[in-house]
Amino acid sequence: MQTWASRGIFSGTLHRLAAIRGRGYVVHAPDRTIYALSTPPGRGGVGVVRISGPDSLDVWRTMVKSPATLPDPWKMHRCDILHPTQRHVLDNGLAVFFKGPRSFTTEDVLELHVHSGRAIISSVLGALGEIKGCRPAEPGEFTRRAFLGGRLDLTQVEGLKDLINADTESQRNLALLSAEGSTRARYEHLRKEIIKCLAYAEALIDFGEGDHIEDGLFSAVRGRVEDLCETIRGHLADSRRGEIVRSGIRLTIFGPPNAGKSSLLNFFAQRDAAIVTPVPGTTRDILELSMDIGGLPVVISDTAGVRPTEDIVEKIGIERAKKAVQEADISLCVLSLPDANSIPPAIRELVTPETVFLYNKQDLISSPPADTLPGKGWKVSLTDGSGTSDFLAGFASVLQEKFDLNTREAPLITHARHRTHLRSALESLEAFLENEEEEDVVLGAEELRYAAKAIGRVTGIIDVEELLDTIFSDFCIGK
Ligand SMILES: Nc1nc2c(ncn2[C@@H]2O[C@H](COP(=O)(O)OP(=O)(O)OP(=O)(O)O)[C@@H](O)[C@H]2O)c(=O)[nH]1
Ligand SMILES: [Mg+2]
Repeated sequence: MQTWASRGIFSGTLHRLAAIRGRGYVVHAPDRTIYALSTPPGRGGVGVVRISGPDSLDVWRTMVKSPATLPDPWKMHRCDILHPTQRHVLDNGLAVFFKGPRSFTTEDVLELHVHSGRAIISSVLGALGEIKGCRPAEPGEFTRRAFLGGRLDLTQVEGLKDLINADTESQRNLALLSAEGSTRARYEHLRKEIIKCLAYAEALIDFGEGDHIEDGLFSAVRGRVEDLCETIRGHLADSRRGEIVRSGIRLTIFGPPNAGKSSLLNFFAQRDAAIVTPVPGTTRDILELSMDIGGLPVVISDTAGVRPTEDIVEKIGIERAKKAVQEADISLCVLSLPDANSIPPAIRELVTPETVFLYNKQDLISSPPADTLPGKGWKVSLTDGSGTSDFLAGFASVLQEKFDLNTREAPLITHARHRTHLRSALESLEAFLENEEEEDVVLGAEELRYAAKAIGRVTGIIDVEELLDTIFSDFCIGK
């Protein structure tokens, strides 16, 4: 198989590419060695002080007293931690040295595992401050160095942060996908596909179909770009699953006054979070609670009962309720079962085909109601608890079906900024397709370059030329 490079037809392009070649990341050389407590402050079994930078080994020499004069990298050493100048023992513990680039930051890293107590930690941090070349780390600076060193891309940095903040299983699963690099791989795959198209387009610019290049290449590129547009449109039409799971599913409870909405909020919370009285119009403002339902994070809003009113305070509450229903990821309409056959018009306006119903107060009816209820839902009594376990299990599966990551392919978009960059990549690809004539391929190639850069902004890997170079060297023309 002959490659473009081996045929020698792209030597000019390769030359140009070699001149612009970079590492693919925006690199700032980190100056000094940084240190910080990496575990939560306060009393505890172990506190880990992390040191990263060119002087990490010097810190070992100055502060670690162990049988090994120099550390055996990646191995724990039992040691005393000494003050660098006064030489007294600050604590005894463990030290481990990670030789760069095989470390979290890609620099030399030293970790001191000491007992976690305020005095110990502050004496160790104070001692580090006395070593020349060392300074306290800024918030997030270890991770920043890992990014600058090419160890993590931006999606992994986001994943790591989300993983630490995860409260539910689904958030943990989603964050882990990013942290371990699969989100990065998926974006990189997309970017590479675009750059392959760009490579073909550049080939057409330099040579045109004919002597060196097979006929039909231009339409083959268009076909590939069309497929890419389709794929990106698919990701954009993901109902914001990734973002929703990350930030919590917004569930709005709404319905007429006195139906039992606040009682439902209290049932979810298992405490008297909201005021419940027999007076219709008790709830005026929105009350929010965060909960875990079926492993998913849910932010539940209890709202004012919706009805026509002249009361100025209640009116404002009702407006807020309506807005919360419109902005919700899922809405749950609570109706009192004895009145459920006639939904008031003000409520009907808020109901959509996606609305889920809870028919409450079934203890107040002696015989089952005629089957003319307005929509799919559960019959319960929040007073005597009947039907509530079925409701909880059923509602959890509705949420899982709609938002769970295990049921479908994990969403690619987990942060709003991903969506912005994917949208702009799609716009550029669509602009490429507007150039229907082969002569316009110069303009088209520029659009492909924009598209690749837009995807690159998601991961922080923005260098198009370097990848082009690789692709030129192992692609066969027309393939
Ligand atoms: N019999 C019966 N009463 C219930 C049930 N659930 C709630 N209630 C009562 O119904 C009344 C209204 O309950 P809330 O939870 O305050 O109703 P709400 O929908 O929040 O009412 P507003 O805030 O006024 O819109 C209270 O007296 C509750 O004790 C039920 O299942 N059966
Ligand atoms: Mg209420």
